[in-house]
Order: sequence, then structure tokens, then C-alpha cells
Amino acid sequence: MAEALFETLCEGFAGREEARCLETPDGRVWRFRDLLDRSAAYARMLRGFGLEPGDRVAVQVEKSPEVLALYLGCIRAGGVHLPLNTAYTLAELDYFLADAEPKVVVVRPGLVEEVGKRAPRATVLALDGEGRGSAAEAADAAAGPFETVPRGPDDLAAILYTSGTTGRSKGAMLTHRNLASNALVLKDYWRITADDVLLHALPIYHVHGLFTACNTLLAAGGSMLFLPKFDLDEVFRLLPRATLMMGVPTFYTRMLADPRLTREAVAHMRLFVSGSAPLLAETHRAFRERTGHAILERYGMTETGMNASNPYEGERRPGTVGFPLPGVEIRITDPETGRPLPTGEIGMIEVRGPNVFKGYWKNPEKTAAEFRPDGFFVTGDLGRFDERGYLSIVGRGKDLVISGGLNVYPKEVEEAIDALPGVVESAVIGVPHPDFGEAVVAVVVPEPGASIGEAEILAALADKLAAFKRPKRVFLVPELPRNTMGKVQKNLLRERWADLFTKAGS
Ligand code: MLC
Ligand code: AMP
Repeated sequence: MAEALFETLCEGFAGREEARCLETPDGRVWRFRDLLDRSAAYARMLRGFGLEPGDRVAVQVEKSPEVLALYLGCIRAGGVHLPLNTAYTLAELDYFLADAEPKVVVVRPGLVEEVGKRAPRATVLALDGEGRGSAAEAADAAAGPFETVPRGPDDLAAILYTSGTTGRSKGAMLTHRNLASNALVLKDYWRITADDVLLHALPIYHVHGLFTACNTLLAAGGSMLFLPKFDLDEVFRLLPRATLMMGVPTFYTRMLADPRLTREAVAHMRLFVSGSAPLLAETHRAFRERTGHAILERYGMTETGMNASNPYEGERRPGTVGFPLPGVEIRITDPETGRPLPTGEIGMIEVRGPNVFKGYWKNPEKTAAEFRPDGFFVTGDLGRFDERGYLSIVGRGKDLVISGGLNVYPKEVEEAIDALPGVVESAVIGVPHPDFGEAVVAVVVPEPGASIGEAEILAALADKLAAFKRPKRVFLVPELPRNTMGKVQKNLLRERWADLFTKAGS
């Protein structure tokens, strides 16, 4: 098995360099040859700015094929790709820049000056949603052949930040082997070939859109219809040209709510894949009834890439995430003792395999705390295997809200709210939401006499937290319910606001 990422991906389209690789909604086509040439230009450009193997390249830009070329150029130059959600505020960005110490930072054009001040040691360049800006110009100037820097399987290819229950983000270090092995396994497991066309509507700053989608399609030599974002009109317009789609559950609930989703509209589709958040069994059934397609649900994480998947052939069981992928071991353990539990019992999901990350960047204590001595990674998700070997995720051992496929750690939001004047304390919870699956809600205890309300709190959070992390509603209460140990009983709060977004008319 090839273990250097770029070489592994190239094997997928070797001999077919002139074939179509990417197409944007306005009809611009990239061949594999274009991606090779453009990634070489970015690699040369990055080396020109002094990038040495192992140096980080932070990228916070709108999605475009150019970003994919930049990512591959970084890998080819021996660098470490560090993608960042465009929703992050400058305050959030500060933390990533200080922690990761990138050599090069690529941002949206309006932010170059501000980011330059915040990362004085980095070269800061611009790229817009059309793939234009100083980064692209520097790549134009650097165009030419590039010999990919050799990298070993344990060398870093990417760092992706994931928030934690302590409120601070941790950088998950992903190696060439992690990413290459996952791409090859998924290509085979989902039968992806050069004939496939993926309707790509996910962002490319997360595992799902970048690695599960792009790496796998490249490794198979397939092509992608590259949408800047999920847009229902564009999805229905382009669906007839696709064979494959990957999405978060919100994609599928939005499609189901649209009369354009018919058997005819998806007749030529081969596969719909869902992940990043639980797909309700009722969504699975409704989609199947309407279209004849059984959505294939799989389970993954930033730290591990994909772990488990429903089968391509055989029954795709609603409400389950299927079987461990080839080469991946999954066990269910007692969360307290780590002792493996018998089939059927609910416990902690632990994972071991070539997909499991190397550890948290500059954080050996956290890394040690989340691995067992025998190498299994403790996911923080609770699950059980049924008698036929299908894994179900039945809850989370970690305090986490997943909204539209994006993780929000309540602790981080609570810390931001608690720091506001007039606030005694807060509790942040997730409640069912028809569009996002779960929505973030804050329950806040104001200081007596403080003139603070929902609007003030939301306004004060605007420059501190990315919009998707901000509460959709804020409720003021005189006190939070606590158990005898003094711990806030979030289950009571969740019950109280359970119908907030789901009752008729809300
Ligand atoms: C946008 N908004 C959200 C949100 N996305 N709020 C909560 N949760 C979300 N996920 C807010 C915006 O800030 C804005 O608020 C308003 O909703 C409308 O914004 P929008 O940009 O028009 O939203 P939309 O384009 O409709 O985005 C929704 C979405 C998107 C579901 C299409 O969030 C999305 O693409 N999600 C996928 C995320 C993903 O790739 N996850 C994979 C992680 S990897 P306001 O206040 O400005 O109006 C992973 C591992 C694995 O988990 O297993 O895959
Ligand atoms: P992230 O840290 O953003 O990579 O999110 C990973 C988390 O998303 C996992 O730990 C799970 O809690 C959740 N997740 C991913 N896929 C699924 C799924 N199919 N069903 C339920 N939860 C999922």
C-alpha cells in the first residue's frame, strides 16, 4: 500500500491525466493535468517563501478548485495543510495562528492586513472565491515543474483543529498514512471508480469534504462537480450529471423537503452517503420511499477519518453506522475501566487502525489521556454492536452539540457568555432542530438587577464566536438546576426546551 499521500492520490488517475477532474457550476473544467500543474506551482511558491518540510500552511478561504491545488501543493512541498472554517472570527483565528505557528497563511483578500498584524512572522497571502488574489499570482509567477518532496508514512500531512470539552481547540495531527489509507479503503468499500461523478457541496475545511470526498475521488480517478456551498437549486440542477453524493444529514432533510426530489431526479445516482451527525432513521426511510435509494450512513471523526460504514452491498440499516472499515478495529468498553464489553452492551467506542491520528499538536498530555496503552483511541462516543455486527451510536460521553454537521462544544460557548458583564453563569445545550438536527441554546443566569437580555448577549458574542456556535436562542433564568454534587443538570434543561424548534408552528 502506498503511504505517501500525494503519490497515492496520483495512482488513482495515472495514465488519465487529460481526463476531467473538477467542474465548477459555471462550467469551468479542470483536468487532472491542470491539478498537477497548479499544485506544482503552489509547491514552488511555498518553497519560495521558505517553507520547509513540516511547516504549516494555514488556509481560511472560500471554496474553489484553486484551494484544492493549494492543499496538494502544500503536501507536495512537504508542508502541513491547516484548513480553517471561514466562519471563525479573528478572535478565534488568533488562537490557531499562535498555536500552529504557520509559515504561510492564506486568507480572504479583505483580511490580509489584519491577519498580517496578528501573524507577523508568517507570509500572509490572499485568495478569493474565484481563486484570485496574491496567493494565485505568486503561484502564477512560480509555475514550472516540481519534484514532490519525499515524505514518510508517519510524517504530518495536515492539522485539523477540533474543539474540546475543556473549551480549548486541539490540533489533530494527521499523517500521510492516515489520509492515504482512508482514501484507499473508502474507494474500495464504496466501489468508487473513474466513472463516478461526485456532487461536491460540502465545505473543504473539514475531514468530510476534503479527505472523505476529495481524497477518495482523486484516489479513484473520479471527477467532482465542485459547488462553492450547499445550494438546493444548484444541487437539483446538477444532480442529473452526478453518480454520487456525500453530505451531512441536513443536506438530505432539505432535499426531502423539496418537491424536486423524485425517483426520476436521482435515477442515474449510484450512491448517497451521509455522515458527521446522526441521520434519523425516519429520514433514511423517507428518502428510500421517495427515491428508492437507501442512504449509506458512515461514522467518522476529525481524529480518525472514517471508522465504520454501512455496506455497499447488503443491508444498510437505518439508525446504524454499519461495520468497522477494513483494517480498522472498533471495540466497546466500559467508559470507567476501559474493560471490553460483550456484544449488545452500550459503552465507549474505541478505535485503532492506520486511520487513527498521531496525537494532538503540542499537547502530549491530552494525547496520552485519550489513548489506551494498547493504542486504541477513546472517541468519546457511546455505542453498541448488534448481533449482526452493525454499530449504532447511542449517545455521547462528551458534552458536544452537532449542528448541521458542525461540532459546538458547550464549554467554549459558556466561557464566552460567562465572561460578559452582568452574567453570573450559563449552561449551553443542544435541542432538536428540524434543519440542523440539533441547535445551540443558552440558559443564562443574570446578575440581580443587570439589564442584560437575549439581544445584548447575542450581540456581544458576535465578534467572539463563529456564527454557527452562537446560540439560536438565549433564555434567562434565576438559577440553574443542580444535583446534590453541585453539577448542572443539563438533562433537565434539554427536557424543558426539547420542543422549542420542533413543535408545530415554531
Ligand atoms: C450555517 N449556520 C449554521 C450552520 N451553518 N448554524 C448552525 N449550524 C450550522 N451548521 C448559520 C449561519 O451562521 C447563518 O447565521 C445562517 O445559519 C445561514 O447561513 P448559511 O451559510 O446560509 O447556511 P447554509 O449555507 O444553509 O449552511 C448550512 C449547512 C452548512 C448545513 C449547509 O452548515 C454545512 O455545509 N454544513 C456541513 C458541515 C461539515 O462539513 N461538517 C463535517 C465536519 S467533519 P446568521 O446568524 O448569519 O443568519 C466531521 C467528521 C465526519 O464531522 O464524520 O465527517
Ligand atoms: P468532528 O470532531 O467534527 O470530526 O466530529 C466527529 C463526531 O461527529 C463524532 O465523534 C460523532 O460524535 C459525530 N458523528 C460523525 N458521524 C456520525 C454519524 N454517522 N452518526 C452520529 N454521529 C456521528
